[in-house]
Amino acid sequence: MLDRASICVRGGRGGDGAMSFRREKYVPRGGPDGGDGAPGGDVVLVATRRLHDLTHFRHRHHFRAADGGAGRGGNRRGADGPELLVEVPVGTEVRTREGELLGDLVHDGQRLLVARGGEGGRGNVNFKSSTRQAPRFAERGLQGEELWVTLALKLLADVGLVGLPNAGKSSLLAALTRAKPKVAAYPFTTVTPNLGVLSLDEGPVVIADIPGLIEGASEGAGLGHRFLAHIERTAAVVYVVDGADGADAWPQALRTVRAELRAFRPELLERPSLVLVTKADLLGPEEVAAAEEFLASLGWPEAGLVVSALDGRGLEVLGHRLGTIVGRSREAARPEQVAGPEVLRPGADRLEAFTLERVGEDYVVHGRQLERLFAKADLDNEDAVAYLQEVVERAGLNDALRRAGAEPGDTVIVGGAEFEFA
Ligand SMILES: Nc1nc2c(ncn2[C@@H]2O[C@H](COP(=O)(O)OP(=O)(O)OP(=O)(O)O)[C@@H](O)[C@H]2O)c(=O)[nH]1
Ligand SMILES: [Mg+2]
Repeated sequence: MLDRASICVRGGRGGDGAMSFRREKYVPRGGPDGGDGAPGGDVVLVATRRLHDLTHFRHRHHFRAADGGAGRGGNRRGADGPELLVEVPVGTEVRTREGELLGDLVHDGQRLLVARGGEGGRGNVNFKSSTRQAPRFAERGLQGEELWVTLALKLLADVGLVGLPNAGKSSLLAALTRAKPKVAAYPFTTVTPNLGVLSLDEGPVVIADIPGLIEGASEGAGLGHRFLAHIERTAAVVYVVDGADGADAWPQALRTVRAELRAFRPELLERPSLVLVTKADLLGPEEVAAAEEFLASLGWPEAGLVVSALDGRGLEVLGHRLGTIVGRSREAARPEQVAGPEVLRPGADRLEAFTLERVGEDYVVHGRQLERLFAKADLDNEDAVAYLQEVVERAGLNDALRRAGAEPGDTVIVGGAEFEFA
Protein backbone atom coordinates (compact mmCIF):
# COMPACT_ATOMS: atom_id res chain seq x y z
CA MET A 1 0.00 0.00 0.00
CA LEU A 2 1.49 3.31 -1.09
CA ASP A 3 0.85 5.74 1.70
CA ARG A 4 2.96 8.69 0.61
CA ALA A 5 3.07 10.74 -2.58
CA SER A 6 4.38 14.09 -3.75
CA ILE A 7 2.45 16.11 -6.29
CA CYS A 8 2.91 19.46 -7.96
CA VAL A 9 -0.20 21.64 -7.97
CA ARG A 10 -0.59 24.81 -9.97
CA GLY A 11 -3.48 27.25 -10.09
CA GLY A 12 -4.56 28.53 -13.49
CA ARG A 13 -3.15 31.80 -14.84
CA GLY A 14 -5.43 34.81 -14.66
CA GLY A 15 -6.79 36.08 -17.96
CA ASP A 16 -5.41 39.32 -19.42
CA GLY A 17 -7.51 42.43 -19.32
CA ALA A 18 -8.60 43.75 -22.72
CA MET A 19 -7.55 46.99 -24.37
CA SER A 20 -10.46 48.04 -26.54
CA PHE A 21 -12.51 51.08 -27.58
CA ARG A 22 -16.17 51.34 -28.37
CA ARG A 23 -16.96 51.51 -32.05
CA GLU A 24 -20.25 53.04 -33.00
CA LYS A 25 -21.56 54.39 -36.21
CA TYR A 26 -20.98 58.13 -36.56
CA VAL A 27 -19.06 58.22 -33.30
CA PRO A 28 -15.50 59.03 -34.31
CA ARG A 29 -13.86 57.68 -31.20
CA GLY A 30 -15.73 55.76 -28.50
CA GLY A 31 -14.60 55.41 -24.91
CA PRO A 32 -12.62 52.45 -23.53
CA ASP A 33 -14.57 49.20 -23.19
CA GLY A 34 -11.95 46.50 -22.58
CA GLY A 35 -13.29 44.01 -20.03
CA ASP A 36 -11.44 42.29 -17.18
CA GLY A 37 -9.62 38.99 -17.39
CA ALA A 38 -11.00 36.30 -15.09
CA PRO A 39 -9.12 34.54 -12.31
CA GLY A 40 -7.52 31.19 -13.07
CA GLY A 41 -8.94 28.05 -11.47
CA ASP A 42 -7.90 26.87 -8.00
CA VAL A 43 -6.60 23.38 -7.28
CA VAL A 44 -8.68 21.82 -4.52
CA LEU A 45 -8.11 18.44 -2.86
CA VAL A 46 -11.29 16.57 -1.97
CA ALA A 47 -11.42 13.62 0.41
CA THR A 48 -13.36 10.59 -0.73
CA ARG A 49 -14.10 7.19 0.75
CA ARG A 50 -13.93 5.59 -2.67
CA LEU A 51 -10.13 5.62 -2.54
CA HIS A 52 -8.09 3.68 -0.01
CA ASP A 53 -4.54 4.47 -0.95
CA LEU A 54 -2.42 6.88 -2.95
CA THR A 55 -1.38 4.50 -5.73
CA HIS A 56 -3.07 6.58 -8.43
CA PHE A 57 -0.52 9.34 -7.77
CA ARG A 58 2.34 7.03 -8.67
CA HIS A 59 2.16 7.94 -12.35
CA ARG A 60 0.60 11.34 -12.16
CA HIS A 61 2.37 14.13 -10.35
CA HIS A 62 1.24 17.34 -12.03
CA PHE A 63 -2.14 18.93 -11.50
CA ARG A 64 -2.83 22.22 -13.20
CA ALA A 65 -6.11 24.09 -13.08
CA ALA A 66 -7.44 25.85 -16.19
CA ASP A 67 -6.53 29.47 -16.98
CA GLY A 68 -9.01 32.30 -16.63
CA GLY A 69 -10.43 33.75 -19.84
CA ALA A 70 -9.16 37.06 -21.22
CA GLY A 71 -11.40 40.12 -21.13
CA ARG A 72 -12.89 41.31 -24.39
CA GLY A 73 -14.23 44.45 -25.95
CA GLY A 74 -17.75 45.57 -25.20
CA ASN A 75 -16.84 45.40 -21.52
CA ARG A 76 -17.03 41.65 -21.52
CA ARG A 77 -15.30 39.79 -18.73
CA GLY A 78 -13.50 36.51 -19.38
CA ALA A 79 -14.81 33.21 -18.07
CA ASP A 80 -13.49 32.06 -14.67
CA GLY A 81 -11.03 29.18 -14.83
CA PRO A 82 -12.89 26.21 -13.34
CA GLU A 83 -11.41 24.74 -10.18
CA LEU A 84 -9.56 21.47 -10.52
CA LEU A 85 -10.73 18.87 -8.01
CA VAL A 86 -8.19 16.22 -7.07
CA GLU A 87 -9.56 13.28 -5.10
CA VAL A 88 -7.57 11.85 -2.22
CA PRO A 89 -8.58 9.15 0.26
CA VAL A 90 -10.13 10.12 3.57
CA GLY A 91 -7.27 10.22 6.06
CA THR A 92 -4.83 12.12 3.86
CA GLU A 93 -2.58 14.60 5.54
CA VAL A 94 -1.27 17.39 3.32
CA ARG A 95 2.01 19.19 3.90
CA THR A 96 4.27 21.52 2.00
CA ARG A 97 7.65 20.20 0.94
CA GLU A 98 9.11 22.01 3.90
CA GLY A 99 6.85 20.00 6.21
CA GLU A 100 4.31 22.68 7.10
CA LEU A 101 0.86 21.18 7.67
CA LEU A 102 -1.70 22.53 5.21
CA GLY A 103 -4.61 20.36 6.26
CA ASP A 104 -5.85 17.01 7.42
CA LEU A 105 -8.68 15.59 5.35
CA VAL A 106 -10.60 13.36 7.71
CA HIS A 107 -14.21 13.55 6.48
CA ASP A 108 -15.75 12.37 3.25
CA GLY A 109 -16.22 15.40 0.99
CA GLN A 110 -13.86 17.65 2.94
CA ARG A 111 -11.98 20.13 0.73
CA LEU A 112 -8.61 21.79 0.94
CA LEU A 113 -7.57 24.57 -1.38
CA VAL A 114 -3.89 23.97 -2.15
CA ALA A 115 -3.08 26.28 -5.05
CA ARG A 116 -4.98 29.44 -5.85
CA GLY A 117 -5.50 30.59 -9.40
CA GLY A 118 -3.89 33.89 -10.46
CA GLU A 119 -5.86 37.12 -10.47
CA GLY A 120 -7.18 38.37 -13.76
CA GLY A 121 -5.83 41.63 -15.21
CA ARG A 122 -8.12 44.66 -15.41
CA GLY A 123 -9.36 45.87 -18.75
CA ASN A 124 -8.62 49.39 -19.97
CA VAL A 125 -12.11 50.58 -19.00
CA ASN A 126 -10.81 50.64 -15.41
CA PHE A 127 -8.11 53.19 -16.13
CA LYS A 128 -10.20 55.95 -17.55
CA SER A 129 -9.95 59.19 -15.60
CA SER A 130 -10.54 62.88 -16.20
CA THR A 131 -6.98 63.27 -17.43
CA ARG A 132 -6.83 59.94 -19.26
CA GLN A 133 -9.83 59.63 -21.55
CA ALA A 134 -8.37 56.92 -23.70
CA PRO A 135 -6.17 54.54 -21.71
CA ARG A 136 -4.24 52.51 -24.25
CA PHE A 137 -3.23 49.73 -21.89
CA ALA A 138 -4.64 46.92 -19.79
CA GLU A 139 -3.24 44.68 -17.09
CA ARG A 140 -1.94 41.19 -17.60
CA GLY A 141 -3.25 38.26 -15.59
CA LEU A 142 -1.08 36.82 -12.82
CA GLN A 143 0.39 33.33 -12.69
CA GLY A 144 -1.39 30.90 -10.39
CA GLU A 145 0.29 29.60 -7.26
CA GLU A 146 2.51 26.61 -7.81
CA LEU A 147 3.88 24.31 -5.16
CA TRP A 148 4.80 20.75 -4.36
CA VAL A 149 2.75 19.12 -1.64
CA THR A 150 3.31 15.84 0.13
CA LEU A 151 0.34 13.59 0.73
CA ALA A 152 0.52 11.03 3.51
CA LEU A 153 -2.26 8.58 4.19
CA LYS A 154 -2.65 7.88 7.85
CA LEU A 155 -4.16 4.57 8.73
CA LEU A 156 -7.70 5.70 9.17
CA ALA A 157 -10.03 2.88 9.98
CA ASP A 158 -13.72 3.01 10.78
CA VAL A 159 -13.50 0.04 13.12
CA GLY A 160 -10.65 -1.09 15.33
CA LEU A 161 -10.33 -4.70 16.50
CA VAL A 162 -8.74 -4.91 19.94
CA GLY A 163 -8.10 -7.85 22.22
CA LEU A 164 -5.49 -9.95 23.98
CA PRO A 165 -2.81 -11.60 21.83
CA ASN A 166 -4.00 -14.75 20.05
CA ALA A 167 -7.67 -13.87 20.59
CA GLY A 168 -8.44 -14.26 16.89
CA LYS A 169 -8.48 -10.65 15.67
CA SER A 170 -6.51 -11.18 12.48
CA SER A 171 -8.58 -14.24 11.65
CA LEU A 172 -11.73 -12.13 11.91
CA LEU A 173 -10.25 -9.43 9.70
CA ALA A 174 -9.40 -12.10 7.11
CA ALA A 175 -12.89 -13.61 7.33
CA LEU A 176 -14.65 -10.25 6.99
CA THR A 177 -12.48 -8.70 4.28
CA ARG A 178 -10.08 -9.65 1.53
CA ALA A 179 -7.11 -8.76 3.71
CA LYS A 180 -4.63 -11.58 4.24
CA PRO A 181 -2.97 -10.93 7.58
CA LYS A 182 -0.67 -13.47 9.12
CA VAL A 183 -2.52 -15.81 11.49
CA ALA A 184 -0.78 -18.22 13.87
CA ALA A 185 -1.33 -20.07 17.11
CA TYR A 186 1.00 -17.93 19.20
CA PRO A 187 0.76 -14.46 20.76
CA PHE A 188 2.08 -11.38 18.95
CA THR A 189 1.68 -12.80 15.49
CA THR A 190 0.60 -9.38 14.30
CA VAL A 191 3.40 -6.87 14.68
CA THR A 192 2.05 -3.97 12.64
CA PRO A 193 -1.57 -3.04 11.99
CA ASN A 194 -3.48 -4.63 9.11
CA LEU A 195 -6.26 -2.94 7.21
CA GLY A 196 -9.16 -4.53 5.39
CA VAL A 197 -12.21 -3.19 3.62
CA LEU A 198 -15.64 -4.68 4.24
CA SER A 199 -17.96 -3.87 1.34
CA LEU A 200 -21.52 -3.22 2.42
CA ASP A 201 -24.58 -1.68 0.80
CA GLU A 202 -24.08 1.24 3.18
CA GLY A 203 -20.62 1.77 1.69
CA PRO A 204 -17.15 0.41 2.47
CA VAL A 205 -16.11 0.01 6.09
CA VAL A 206 -12.39 0.00 6.81
CA ILE A 207 -11.35 -2.35 9.61
CA ALA A 208 -8.03 -2.23 11.43
CA ASP A 209 -6.50 -5.18 13.23
CA ILE A 210 -3.82 -4.07 15.65
CA PRO A 211 -1.31 -6.19 17.56
CA GLY A 212 -2.61 -7.84 20.74
CA LEU A 213 -2.77 -5.79 23.92
CA ILE A 214 -1.51 -7.05 27.25
CA GLU A 215 -1.55 -5.58 30.72
CA GLY A 216 0.77 -2.59 30.75
CA ALA A 217 0.45 -2.06 26.98
CA SER A 218 -0.35 1.60 27.50
CA GLU A 219 2.99 1.92 29.31
CA GLY A 220 4.87 0.13 26.61
CA ALA A 221 4.52 -3.60 27.38
CA GLY A 222 4.13 -5.79 24.31
CA LEU A 223 3.58 -4.16 20.95
CA GLY A 224 0.05 -2.83 21.01
CA HIS A 225 0.72 0.55 22.62
CA ARG A 226 2.56 1.82 19.57
CA PHE A 227 -0.50 1.22 17.53
CA LEU A 228 -3.23 2.42 19.85
CA ALA A 229 -2.93 5.75 18.06
CA HIS A 230 -4.31 4.03 14.98
CA ILE A 231 -7.65 3.42 16.63
CA GLU A 232 -7.88 6.93 18.03
CA ARG A 233 -10.06 8.11 15.19
CA THR A 234 -12.15 5.03 14.53
CA ALA A 235 -15.92 5.26 14.75
CA ALA A 236 -16.20 1.98 16.64
CA VAL A 237 -14.08 -0.23 18.87
CA VAL A 238 -14.68 -3.98 18.69
CA TYR A 239 -13.40 -6.08 21.59
CA VAL A 240 -12.41 -9.60 20.59
CA VAL A 241 -12.50 -12.22 23.36
CA ASP A 242 -11.13 -15.73 22.83
CA GLY A 243 -14.03 -18.13 23.34
CA ALA A 244 -11.63 -21.06 23.75
CA ASP A 245 -10.20 -19.55 26.93
CA GLY A 246 -13.36 -20.54 28.82
CA ALA A 247 -16.16 -18.58 30.47
CA ASP A 248 -14.11 -17.77 33.56
CA ALA A 249 -11.50 -15.93 31.50
CA TRP A 250 -13.82 -13.73 29.39
CA PRO A 251 -14.63 -10.95 31.89
CA GLN A 252 -10.98 -10.54 32.85
CA ALA A 253 -9.86 -10.48 29.22
CA LEU A 254 -12.30 -7.65 28.51
CA ARG A 255 -11.30 -5.75 31.65
CA THR A 256 -7.60 -5.93 30.84
CA VAL A 257 -8.02 -4.59 27.34
CA ARG A 258 -10.38 -1.82 28.42
CA ALA A 259 -8.03 -0.78 31.20
CA GLU A 260 -5.28 -0.32 28.61
CA LEU A 261 -7.50 1.76 26.36
CA ARG A 262 -8.52 3.89 29.33
CA ALA A 263 -4.92 4.48 30.33
CA PHE A 264 -4.05 5.45 26.78
CA ARG A 265 -7.05 7.68 26.11
CA PRO A 266 -10.20 7.54 28.24
CA GLU A 267 -12.42 8.80 25.38
CA LEU A 268 -11.86 5.48 23.62
CA LEU A 269 -14.19 3.88 26.17
CA GLU A 270 -16.98 6.26 25.14
CA ARG A 271 -16.75 5.14 21.50
CA PRO A 272 -19.58 2.92 20.19
CA SER A 273 -18.33 -0.57 20.98
CA LEU A 274 -19.33 -4.16 20.95
CA VAL A 275 -17.88 -7.38 22.28
CA LEU A 276 -17.31 -10.53 20.25
CA VAL A 277 -16.78 -13.95 21.76
CA THR A 278 -15.00 -15.71 18.92
CA LYS A 279 -13.91 -19.26 18.02
CA ALA A 280 -17.52 -20.36 18.56
CA ASP A 281 -16.83 -23.45 16.44
CA LEU A 282 -14.77 -24.79 19.36
CA LEU A 283 -17.62 -24.29 21.86
CA GLY A 284 -20.33 -26.77 22.81
CA PRO A 285 -23.96 -25.64 23.10
CA GLU A 286 -23.61 -24.95 26.84
CA GLU A 287 -20.55 -22.79 26.33
CA VAL A 288 -22.31 -20.87 23.58
CA ALA A 289 -25.19 -20.25 25.98
CA ALA A 290 -22.69 -19.11 28.62
CA ALA A 291 -21.12 -16.73 26.08
CA GLU A 292 -24.51 -15.25 25.27
CA GLU A 293 -25.22 -14.83 28.96
CA PHE A 294 -21.86 -13.12 29.48
CA LEU A 295 -22.58 -10.68 26.65
CA ALA A 296 -26.08 -9.92 27.92
CA SER A 297 -24.78 -9.36 31.45
CA LEU A 298 -22.59 -6.51 30.16
CA GLY A 299 -25.72 -4.50 29.39
CA TRP A 300 -24.00 -2.46 26.64
CA PRO A 301 -26.09 -0.46 24.18
CA GLU A 302 -24.71 -2.55 21.33
CA ALA A 303 -25.47 -6.24 21.86
CA GLY A 304 -22.42 -8.49 21.63
CA LEU A 305 -22.13 -11.45 19.29
CA VAL A 306 -20.85 -15.00 19.39
CA VAL A 307 -18.87 -15.54 16.18
CA SER A 308 -16.40 -17.79 14.44
CA ALA A 309 -13.81 -16.86 11.85
CA LEU A 310 -13.49 -20.52 10.97
CA ASP A 311 -17.08 -21.41 10.05
CA GLY A 312 -18.37 -17.85 9.54
CA ARG A 313 -20.95 -17.95 12.28
CA GLY A 314 -22.37 -14.52 13.15
CA LEU A 315 -20.22 -12.68 10.63
CA GLU A 316 -23.06 -11.48 8.43
CA VAL A 317 -24.88 -9.98 11.39
CA LEU A 318 -21.60 -8.48 12.57
CA GLY A 319 -21.02 -6.84 9.18
CA HIS A 320 -24.41 -5.16 9.21
CA ARG A 321 -24.01 -4.09 12.80
CA LEU A 322 -20.71 -2.40 11.92
CA GLY A 323 -22.24 -0.78 8.85
CA THR A 324 -24.98 0.76 10.99
CA ILE A 325 -22.63 2.06 13.67
CA VAL A 326 -20.20 3.54 11.15
CA GLY A 327 -23.03 5.05 9.07
CA ARG A 328 -24.40 6.78 12.15
CA SER A 329 -21.06 8.29 13.03
CA ARG A 330 -20.42 9.45 9.45
CA GLU A 331 -23.72 11.23 9.52
CA ALA A 332 -22.69 13.02 12.68
CA ALA A 333 -19.38 14.16 11.18
CA ARG A 334 -20.39 16.72 8.58
CA PRO A 335 -17.85 17.78 5.99
CA GLU A 336 -16.13 21.02 6.70
CA GLN A 337 -13.94 23.22 4.61
CA VAL A 338 -10.43 23.48 5.87
CA ALA A 339 -9.18 27.02 5.70
CA GLY A 340 -7.06 27.52 2.63
CA PRO A 341 -4.60 30.31 1.94
CA GLU A 342 -6.02 33.79 2.35
CA VAL A 343 -8.26 35.12 -0.38
CA LEU A 344 -6.96 37.99 -2.44
CA ARG A 345 -9.49 39.95 -4.42
CA PRO A 346 -8.57 42.13 -7.34
CA GLY A 347 -9.92 45.58 -7.92
CA ALA A 348 -9.23 47.28 -4.64
CA ASP A 349 -7.79 50.62 -5.63
CA ARG A 350 -6.58 51.79 -2.27
CA LEU A 351 -3.05 50.68 -1.78
CA GLU A 352 -1.93 48.92 1.30
CA ALA A 353 1.19 49.74 3.18
CA PHE A 354 4.55 48.79 1.77
CA THR A 355 8.03 48.70 3.25
CA LEU A 356 11.42 49.59 1.87
CA GLU A 357 14.52 47.56 2.43
CA ARG A 358 18.04 48.63 1.61
CA VAL A 359 19.95 45.77 0.02
CA GLY A 360 23.47 46.86 -0.79
CA GLU A 361 23.07 49.90 -3.01
CA ASP A 362 19.54 48.96 -4.06
CA TYR A 363 16.10 49.63 -2.61
CA VAL A 364 13.70 46.69 -2.46
CA VAL A 365 9.99 47.45 -2.14
CA HIS A 366 7.89 44.92 -0.21
CA GLY A 367 4.12 45.24 -0.44
CA ARG A 368 1.73 42.65 -1.72
CA GLN A 369 -0.44 45.02 -3.70
CA LEU A 370 2.35 47.07 -5.24
CA GLU A 371 4.21 43.94 -6.23
CA ARG A 372 1.08 42.60 -7.90
CA LEU A 373 0.48 45.84 -9.77
CA PHE A 374 3.97 45.67 -11.19
CA ALA A 375 3.61 42.00 -12.08
CA LYS A 376 0.43 42.76 -14.00
CA ALA A 377 1.79 45.79 -15.84
CA ASP A 378 2.76 45.55 -19.46
CA LEU A 379 6.07 47.35 -19.09
CA ASP A 380 6.60 47.62 -22.85
CA ASN A 381 3.55 49.83 -23.06
CA GLU A 382 4.33 53.49 -22.38
CA ASP A 383 0.82 54.24 -21.18
CA ALA A 384 0.88 51.34 -18.75
CA VAL A 385 4.16 52.60 -17.35
CA ALA A 386 2.75 56.12 -17.03
CA TYR A 387 -0.19 54.72 -15.11
CA LEU A 388 2.14 52.81 -12.79
CA GLN A 389 4.03 56.01 -12.13
CA GLU A 390 0.81 57.72 -11.14
CA VAL A 391 -0.10 54.94 -8.74
CA VAL A 392 3.37 54.90 -7.28
CA GLU A 393 3.22 58.64 -6.76
CA ARG A 394 -0.19 58.39 -5.11
CA ALA A 395 0.97 55.57 -2.87
CA GLY A 396 3.81 57.77 -1.67
CA LEU A 397 6.50 55.42 -2.88
CA ASN A 398 8.56 58.18 -4.48
CA ASP A 399 8.46 60.26 -1.30
CA ALA A 400 9.38 57.26 0.77
CA LEU A 401 12.32 56.52 -1.51
CA ARG A 402 13.54 60.11 -1.36
CA ARG A 403 13.28 60.11 2.42
CA ALA A 404 15.20 56.87 2.54
CA GLY A 405 18.00 58.62 0.65
CA ALA A 406 17.40 57.34 -2.87
CA GLU A 407 18.92 59.46 -5.60
CA PRO A 408 18.19 59.56 -9.31
CA GLY A 409 19.89 56.61 -10.96
CA ASP A 410 19.58 54.28 -7.95
CA THR A 411 18.06 50.87 -8.55
CA VAL A 412 14.61 50.12 -7.14
CA ILE A 413 13.35 46.54 -7.17
CA VAL A 414 9.61 45.76 -7.09
CA GLY A 415 8.24 42.26 -7.50
CA GLY A 416 11.49 41.02 -9.01
CA ALA A 417 11.70 43.73 -11.70
CA GLU A 418 14.38 46.45 -11.58
CA PHE A 419 13.76 50.13 -12.21
CA GLU A 420 15.88 53.21 -12.18
CA PHE A 421 14.77 55.84 -9.70
CA ALA A 422 14.05 59.05 -11.55
N1 LIG B 1 -11.11 -22.83 15.72
C1 LIG B 1 -10.89 -21.54 15.53
N2 LIG B 1 -9.64 -21.05 15.63
C2 LIG B 1 -9.43 -19.73 15.43
C3 LIG B 1 -10.51 -18.86 15.13
N3 LIG B 1 -10.01 -17.61 15.01
C4 LIG B 1 -8.69 -17.70 15.21
N4 LIG B 1 -8.33 -18.98 15.46
C5 LIG B 1 -6.96 -19.44 15.75
O1 LIG B 1 -6.43 -18.75 16.83
C6 LIG B 1 -5.05 -18.49 16.67
C7 LIG B 1 -4.77 -17.00 16.76
O2 LIG B 1 -5.45 -16.33 15.71
P1 LIG B 1 -5.04 -14.89 15.21
O3 LIG B 1 -6.11 -14.46 14.31
O4 LIG B 1 -3.64 -14.88 14.71
O5 LIG B 1 -5.10 -14.08 16.58
P2 LIG B 1 -4.74 -12.55 16.86
O6 LIG B 1 -5.70 -12.04 17.84
O7 LIG B 1 -4.62 -11.81 15.58
O8 LIG B 1 -3.33 -12.69 17.55
P3 LIG B 1 -2.15 -11.58 17.68
O9 LIG B 1 -1.89 -11.03 16.33
O10 LIG B 1 -1.00 -12.33 18.18
O11 LIG B 1 -2.62 -10.57 18.64
C8 LIG B 1 -4.69 -19.06 15.30
O12 LIG B 1 -4.13 -20.34 15.49
C9 LIG B 1 -6.02 -19.16 14.60
O13 LIG B 1 -6.05 -20.20 13.65
C10 LIG B 1 -11.83 -19.42 15.06
O14 LIG B 1 -12.84 -18.73 14.81
N5 LIG B 1 -11.94 -20.76 15.27
MG1 LIG C 1 -3.12 -10.83 14.78
